[in-house]
Amino acid sequence: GRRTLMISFEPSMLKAYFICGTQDLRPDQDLVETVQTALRAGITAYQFRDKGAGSTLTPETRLTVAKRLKDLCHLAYVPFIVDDDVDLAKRVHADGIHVGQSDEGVQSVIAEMGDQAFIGLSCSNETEIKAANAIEGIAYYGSGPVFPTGSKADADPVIGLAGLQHLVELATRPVVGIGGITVDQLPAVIQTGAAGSSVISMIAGSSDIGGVVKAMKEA
Ligand code: TZP
Ligand code: MG
Repeated sequence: GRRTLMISFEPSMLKAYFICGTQDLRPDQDLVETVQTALRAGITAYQFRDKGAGSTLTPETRLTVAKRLKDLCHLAYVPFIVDDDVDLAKRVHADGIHVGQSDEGVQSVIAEMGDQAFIGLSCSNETEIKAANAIEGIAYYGSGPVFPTGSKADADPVIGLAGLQHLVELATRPVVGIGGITVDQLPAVIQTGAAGSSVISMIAGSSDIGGVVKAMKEA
């Protein structure tokens, strides 16, 4: 279908950034309901990251669910960001696409999508930040894991708050912290100069999504 609304990147979107796919939920949880609850609680961005052995979606249902989630995000004027899948991002007219260092090269994603969506890049060390700084067309960096995470099996080594601060200082773009962030650590993440926190389990695993999102926005 035709794109009806495009939400452009603003650094403030990184403040309370929720990432979630079906692999991140318990069997009794529903992805659409969880995202709806997070949107009502005031998340500032949502990333659809549905992958791996734990995903319960098929290629067909993934597209349908992604479209539904994008519509819900847009009703709340929250950007809908797709992890790692240019084809899906184009089909659903995602506002943004997030790629890792090992995904399809960021240069080719910029060439394919740069006029249609903003681009986020995972950068977990000094070399990656410096290389990314030299590339035009990236909106923000995601850096971590700041703390140990149970949500990503092949996560890079933990960088800690000091590591995050170092990357923020080198970065020429806004940085969102990721990995193992809990409510207690939200102020410390912001004190590094990061624009916000991106989290899976802090929201997906919470019985008080309203409370944790409020804490993210107040940090
Ligand atoms: N990339 C680096 S750590 C991570 C991703 C996708 C997982 C973050 O999940 P959680 O549950 O907030 O630690
Ligand atoms: Mg990836």
